[in-house]
Amino acid sequence: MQPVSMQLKAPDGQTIEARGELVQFSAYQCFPMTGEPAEVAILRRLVDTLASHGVALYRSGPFIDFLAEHAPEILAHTTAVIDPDDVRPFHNLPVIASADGLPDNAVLICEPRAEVRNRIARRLPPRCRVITLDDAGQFTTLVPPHAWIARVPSIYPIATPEIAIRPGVDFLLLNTPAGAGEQIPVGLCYVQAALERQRVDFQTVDANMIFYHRFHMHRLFDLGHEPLLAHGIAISTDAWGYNERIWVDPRQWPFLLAHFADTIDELVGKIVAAAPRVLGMSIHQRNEWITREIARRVKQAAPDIQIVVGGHSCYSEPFGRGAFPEHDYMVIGEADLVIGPLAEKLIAGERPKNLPGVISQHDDGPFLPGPQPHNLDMLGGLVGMLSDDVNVIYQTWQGYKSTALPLTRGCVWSRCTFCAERFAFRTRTASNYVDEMEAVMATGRGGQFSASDSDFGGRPETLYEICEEILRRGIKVQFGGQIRLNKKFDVPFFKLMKAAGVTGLNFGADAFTENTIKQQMKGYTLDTLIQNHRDCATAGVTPQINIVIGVPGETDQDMLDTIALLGGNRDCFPVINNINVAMLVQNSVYWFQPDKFNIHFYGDREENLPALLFRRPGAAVVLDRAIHRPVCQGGSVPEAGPGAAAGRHRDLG
Ligand code: B12
Ligand code: SF4
Repeated sequence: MQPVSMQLKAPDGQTIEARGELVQFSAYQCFPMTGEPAEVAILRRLVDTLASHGVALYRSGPFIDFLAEHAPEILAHTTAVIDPDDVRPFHNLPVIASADGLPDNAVLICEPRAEVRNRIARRLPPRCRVITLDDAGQFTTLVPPHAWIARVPSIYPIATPEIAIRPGVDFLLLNTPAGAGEQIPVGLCYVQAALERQRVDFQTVDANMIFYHRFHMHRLFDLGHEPLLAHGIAISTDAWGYNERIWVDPRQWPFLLAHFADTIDELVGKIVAAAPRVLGMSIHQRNEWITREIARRVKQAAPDIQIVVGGHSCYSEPFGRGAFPEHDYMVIGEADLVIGPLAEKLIAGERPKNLPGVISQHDDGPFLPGPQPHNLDMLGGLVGMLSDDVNVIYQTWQGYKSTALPLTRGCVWSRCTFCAERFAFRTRTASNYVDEMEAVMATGRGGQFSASDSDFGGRPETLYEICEEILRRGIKVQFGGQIRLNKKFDVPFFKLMKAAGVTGLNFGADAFTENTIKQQMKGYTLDTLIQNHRDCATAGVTPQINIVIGVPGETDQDMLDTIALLGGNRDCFPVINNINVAMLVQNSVYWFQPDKFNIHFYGDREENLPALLFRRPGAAVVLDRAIHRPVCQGGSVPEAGPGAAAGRHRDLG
């Protein structure tokens, strides 16, 4: 709530201070369609104002029936009903699909939900006088108290996109909620670029952001509080934030599906109606609840549509199979060189099997990894997603816009024992990277970037060139990212970064004693650790740290020494981003060599995987016997965004 105060003159001439809260009228709260006298009274008052002229009613749900039942006098003035989706007759009135042939210009949108009203209003021609249920808010004496809700500053209303799918499109590329953050989805951009290179007829729909804006408009304009699921648990205001766990808790999934049923029904209905040959979905732990539902329902209605998936949940074969059994085809790992030829075959009606980099229901041989791109400059990147409305769609409800812009893939070192990001290192060139920064900024998006890489300093020379290029071109950016400690870094280098716009760096130090550095195989010395952080701070760039605790071989003394080191060198370590309890993640050294570290699984390692990663009910806990501490627990993870630009996420949150 926004508190406000104002000075008022009392009848005796004294000035008194009145305090209150900023509120707004909510048609959704005012018209719950229960038929209570207060609700009917204000509805009839609104209808009175329409009596003098003809009006068309826009139908979008049950409210129109409620209106006809409780204020039937409206029917005498109604000239037509507009409904693009349904031609069912209504009280003998003509039903038309659009407002184009309207006999009158006044349209009453019969819809209590603000975001839906907002979308309908945009479909009407400018000549129309739009009347909404919000207009009832002017009859203040009739408004019931519960219809006044908190007014919170936000970007809304905005032109939230419709779910519009081109009929007959060959490949529909879909992103679903909830992504972590409100950024342009990098992986999806690269898949889109690959389809473009192959000249596939495709359309991308980022339903994640459609759900996001619908969610917040409903929260801010209809409810005035966080929405509750049917069993009383709230979906938090920061539900799209990195640390939100509601999406990854299978106990919540039925409730989430019920809560978002309207939008899911609309999405599935439109996919089935458009009948793409291939439905491609990006999957990651946080959207498993909805992507699996969509896949099941689409397959049921249209079995010929091929379901192709890829993304963060498909980094490895066994994990991918468990995460999304509903796939027809799944691309394992980077799809840049794999998805184009696969899409082409599927669109041509082929059902290929045993393709490198792909698993499918048709395979009869072992999985073979696919080709990885080495020239990252060739891959396209974000450009395809920079449409006219990119800055409307990709922003937080408060209007904050930042852009994840990866420079590299993989990690040069690739040896840290707990790490799941040990892929082959590759980098773009400096000019290609800065070109993309400029292309993003040319949309008016601003220059807030995060290099969303494992180690964007993996080739220090490229980072150096990027900074010089930014300065040479004179562009104003702010960026940061995850970077590995390096003996080559010194104060002049950090000063160059600062001048180019680097605001924060996270060195992913993770270990802070000689023993833990060795146990985690971090590959640096304590001297380099302190020197890099000190030089960085001296140059005016904020160094941030993560701490990984709970690894095999770590002792209580290590913890005490870590605290002493950080406490004694606060100038070098001003910000602790995260304290992550080590998790047993796939592709880590611990995963591949558990015996070496005295790690034991209950039952089969692969079967335990989903449980370990998501902490499903009944998840197995793997104990490190040496230190009697669980090593598979969730840890905290950084926010995406500018601060987090420099955030590292070694665990699975
Ligand atoms: C940057 C990043 C993020 C950013 C993404 C920013 C953005 N705007 O896109 C943010 C912070 C949002 C993020 C979130 C999460 N992340 Co993350 N992330 C990374 C990181 C560091 C780099 C990913 C990246 O950009 N790679 C480059 C792009 C091009 O690759 P990509 O996104 O994977 O896309 C490729 C493929 O996946 C595939 N693909 C993607 N979509 C599709 C769709 C189809 C149809 C097909 C066929 C293929 C396909 O093709 C793409 C091109 O090659 C990696 C670690 C790493 N270094 O790889 C972790 C990583 C991928 N994330 C991980 C996880 C777990 C998550 C979360 C689920 C965590 C959470 N909070 O729940 C969320 C997922 C939610 C989401 N996706 O929004 C794990 C995955 C672990 C695993 N599966 O084994 C990793 C490996 C980190 C880790 N060490 O644990 N992440
Ligand atoms: S923790 Fe960082 S430096 Fe270590 S292997 Fe992973 S990405 Fe590389």
